[in-house]
Amino acid sequence: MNEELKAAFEAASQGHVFKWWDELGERQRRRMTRQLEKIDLGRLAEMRAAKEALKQPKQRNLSPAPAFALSDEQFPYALANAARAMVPQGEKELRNGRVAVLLVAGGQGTRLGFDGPKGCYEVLPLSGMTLFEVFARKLRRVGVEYGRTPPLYVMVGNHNEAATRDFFEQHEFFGLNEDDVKFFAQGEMPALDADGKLVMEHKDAPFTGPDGHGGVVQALHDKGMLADMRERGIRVISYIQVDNLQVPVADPAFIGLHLSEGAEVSLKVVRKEDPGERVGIFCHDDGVPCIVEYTEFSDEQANERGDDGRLKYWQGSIAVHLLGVDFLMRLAERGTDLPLHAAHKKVPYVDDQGNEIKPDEPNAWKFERFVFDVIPMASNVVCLEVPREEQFLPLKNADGPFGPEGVRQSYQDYWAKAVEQALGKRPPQIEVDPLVAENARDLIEQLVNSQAAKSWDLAKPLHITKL
Ligand code: UD2
Repeated sequence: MNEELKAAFEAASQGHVFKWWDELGERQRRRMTRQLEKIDLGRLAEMRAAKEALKQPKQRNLSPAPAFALSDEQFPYALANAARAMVPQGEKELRNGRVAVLLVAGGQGTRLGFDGPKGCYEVLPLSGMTLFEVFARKLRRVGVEYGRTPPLYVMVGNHNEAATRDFFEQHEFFGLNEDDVKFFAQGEMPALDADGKLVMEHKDAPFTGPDGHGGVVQALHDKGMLADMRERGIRVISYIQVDNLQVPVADPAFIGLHLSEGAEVSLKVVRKEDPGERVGIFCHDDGVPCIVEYTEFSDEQANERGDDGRLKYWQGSIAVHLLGVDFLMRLAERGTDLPLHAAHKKVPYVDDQGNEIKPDEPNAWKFERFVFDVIPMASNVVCLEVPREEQFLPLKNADGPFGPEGVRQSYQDYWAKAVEQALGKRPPQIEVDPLVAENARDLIEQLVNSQAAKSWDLAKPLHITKL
């Protein structure tokens, strides 16, 4: 027994973790010691405070925040003037190889109920292409257009790191250069029970889970990814989440706006029409820009409307950000902690008799950091409104509009409208290879100029792989 470790846990009122120690074999003891050494007991007070904060929501002084709004709300959505003017600057940044794409894929995907990394989910309706391949092909399209393919950094969790790496390897990195795809694992956090005790998942192991997408700031730094980016001359990180099928991986207008405004962080929002929609809201708190998660918004605030009858707090964050490399480096080097958020969840545990229990009801608190909490720390923040159906289609659940069927339906509705606008008829089913077109505007332009497209049989499912 490592007496020092034992004393530290006992001093922190966590001596119960050694309850089964005498029964454990040598290997189990060594493994458990390694795990316990990784738990930062200095964080217990912060964890308890986050748990208590759930009872008493933070007092805020909210007001709507400014955004570059869409000028054209009609399909296929022209860019607003302000954004259009910035395209050349963003394109230059891409041509100069100063942009990296950061894909966060360390979540557990519990709601989807898929056994494996969410990125391995076969989502496209005709080919069954997976989310990971969709993003890789989007990147390759950017590479073809600008002569440089942004490197891809993939944040994984301990639970899905091996499966994610293997998947990319088995598929030869989907045509990306292997040296330009980097995987790195995020940190882990333990869970607390109702008495503020660390939850033991097994007799020889405390429960730990991913520390939230906000863990990305520390992980990028600790795993040498920020240094790698600097070496490559990267200035801007395009942050995307693994569930958003329609997200542009590196959007020149957005990048141009971010640079021209001298922003350290930028974000994309869509207009929220349903007050109950589960997205964070971009707003000001005491004049400071931030995203307030939907769970922290009161019903009254969520339902407030302006003179035009539309929601006052309409800026729904779609979790698409640009992050300055220097900015993140500064935060990480200063050891800046993003706040912890607690959530009451079902956490597997060993009971007093040593039985392993998988609870049916929430029994403990898990802790996560959120990446958007960097926003109030940035010296300049730019918000860009984008068309929902063009850029936001997250695969979240096992069913409903954000389940596989709902997502495939919305995906096909969007692209079929483009074909109808260009060729006069909607195919019954459709898929567009991400290598071919970025969005409906792009596809329509290519279709009206294509001789081949004129001979397509639009009564049959249409799989556009080349134009
Ligand atoms: C997130 C936002 C919500 C809205 C929505 C848009 C939060 C708290 N809420 O909701 O405001 O913008 O997205 O789709 O972010 N992930 C990790 N590591 C973790 C946890 C999550 O990499 O420890 C990744 C996960 O793989 C996924 C993304 O983060 O790519 C989003 O995670 P989520 O599904 O927990 O976020 P959600 O739907 O609650």
